[in-house]
Amino acid sequence: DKEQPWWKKAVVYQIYPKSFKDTTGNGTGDLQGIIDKLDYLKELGVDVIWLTPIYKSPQRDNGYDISDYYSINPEYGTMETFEQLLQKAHEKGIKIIMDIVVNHTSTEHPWFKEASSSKENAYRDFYIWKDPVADGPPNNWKSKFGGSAWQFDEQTGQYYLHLFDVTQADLNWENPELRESVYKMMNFWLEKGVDGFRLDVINLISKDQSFPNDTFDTPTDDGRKFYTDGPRIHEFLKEMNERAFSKYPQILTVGEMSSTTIDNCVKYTNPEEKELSMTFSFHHLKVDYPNGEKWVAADFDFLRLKKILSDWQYGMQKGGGWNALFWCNHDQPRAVSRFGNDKEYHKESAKMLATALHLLQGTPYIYQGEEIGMTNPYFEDLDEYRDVESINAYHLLKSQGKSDKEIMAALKQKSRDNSRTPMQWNSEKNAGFTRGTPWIDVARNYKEINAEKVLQDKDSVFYHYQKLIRLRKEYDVIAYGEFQLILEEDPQIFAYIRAYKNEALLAINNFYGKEAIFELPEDVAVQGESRVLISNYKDTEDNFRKLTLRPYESVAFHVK
Ligand code: TEU
Repeated sequence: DKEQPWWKKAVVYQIYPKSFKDTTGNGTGDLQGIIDKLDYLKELGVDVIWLTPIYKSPQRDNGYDISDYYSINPEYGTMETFEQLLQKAHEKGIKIIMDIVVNHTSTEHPWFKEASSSKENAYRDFYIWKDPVADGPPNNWKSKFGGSAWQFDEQTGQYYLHLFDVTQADLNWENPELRESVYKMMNFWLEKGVDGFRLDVINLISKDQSFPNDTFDTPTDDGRKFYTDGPRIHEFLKEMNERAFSKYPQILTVGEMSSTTIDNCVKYTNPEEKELSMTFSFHHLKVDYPNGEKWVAADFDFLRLKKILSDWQYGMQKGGGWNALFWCNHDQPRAVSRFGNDKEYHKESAKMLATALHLLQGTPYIYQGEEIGMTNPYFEDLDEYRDVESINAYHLLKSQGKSDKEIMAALKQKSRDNSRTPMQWNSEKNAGFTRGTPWIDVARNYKEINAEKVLQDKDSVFYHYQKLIRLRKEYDVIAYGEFQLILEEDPQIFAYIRAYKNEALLAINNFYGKEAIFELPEDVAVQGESRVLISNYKDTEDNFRKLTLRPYESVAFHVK
């Protein structure tokens, strides 16, 4: 399997620097804190660190609003600290990929300050400006953070487009000069030795240039069909690959694809297309959005979850594409609180979710704290929230007449702040994250759930992840095996087979806190000697044909 790229056997660890480790006492995490924790990550066994944006930014969207692509946000440290981090990580055999946000910049970026100063300015067409229509916005597109996607600029009498916050102005990718500026910046970081990029909402950069109104029949008829996987997206990605990535064949590039399709992700990631290494898609993380509506507290739909996960496994496998596998990131609630049981079966369900994900076909991503079973913080008051999307949502829902009780229940379950509370290192003040006042409250369970505690418990979630990472290195069937879902209709078991050459892996996951009977269907041909590769119970019976599964019991058999 020499021709297989290295990142099929790799596991990526996502760090949200703001909440990882503060060494200055200013209450915000920093790069020195990451340097100090490299040995912890080495112990876990991860191969790559994905750093969310660390560039200069007014921090309105915690760094996804960039005001200078070439300098480090002073709160996080200096360019020298970054270069030290990169060097020390490389010395320990850990790669670093940077988060690149090129769908938009902060309105504090000098490009935008120039562009908004006059219609004739050389940077005007770096952004998307339109005249008013009937004294209002050019069309009815909605921002993903609420309200209109257009902001009127008094000075030049035109609107500018912002798919996200009003301080995040969309870049005009139709402009070749803008594209050149982006490729130049990417080469700057590649020449520094970074090992690749995570590309923020990269499938939104090509807009339908007629900017038509949408129909608003459903919550997703908000204009997104006119800029998602847009008309020139593959052309732009091929040009980006040619002008930047292709000169560094060993890098990892992963695209965040908002509201995308399997066909597009096959095209984005099939190596013959020369676009990206892999993609994040989010459909499996919307199975608790009733009718596509995020801001409603709701249980997740397990059968839909299984169907989406397997559709994407089959689709990417058939098309020669490659998935990034993840339950959580800095925009999602904590997996064990959302899909597991963070009370009675905390450890069992956290391990079950880890096994269920890591043995799929694709490259697994661990979000900081997931490896120690961190949970949602269950914030009750609006003043504990920091996320611009959540706070905008509160005011929007309030204006729609929703009760505080309803709104706070939705925020508690769905807010992006759920995964942004400080990393819980130990049971000292502020969980050892900072000696100052943390920028966001620490979850109240840090004395029970913290890294120091799990490192001392050989049966902890941490060592379960460590073992999964090792298994991926050891067994080709995990990285390269063909996927096949079984027991498709079972209402609580997620079971699948991975087959490769003369070996098979059988993963069986009970997604609920009640007993379930697993029986291998007759028509499933799995022959040979079996043994338990990994389980979240100490005494799982080695019988892959029939098994009584205890609450959240999850086991993987290797059959050869
Ligand atoms: O996320 C884009 C994105 O799809 C999510 O923010 C989603 O739209 C939102 O949670 C509503 O469901 C990327 C970054 O990951 C996110 O942190 C940024 O806020 C956003 O882009 C804008 O840069």
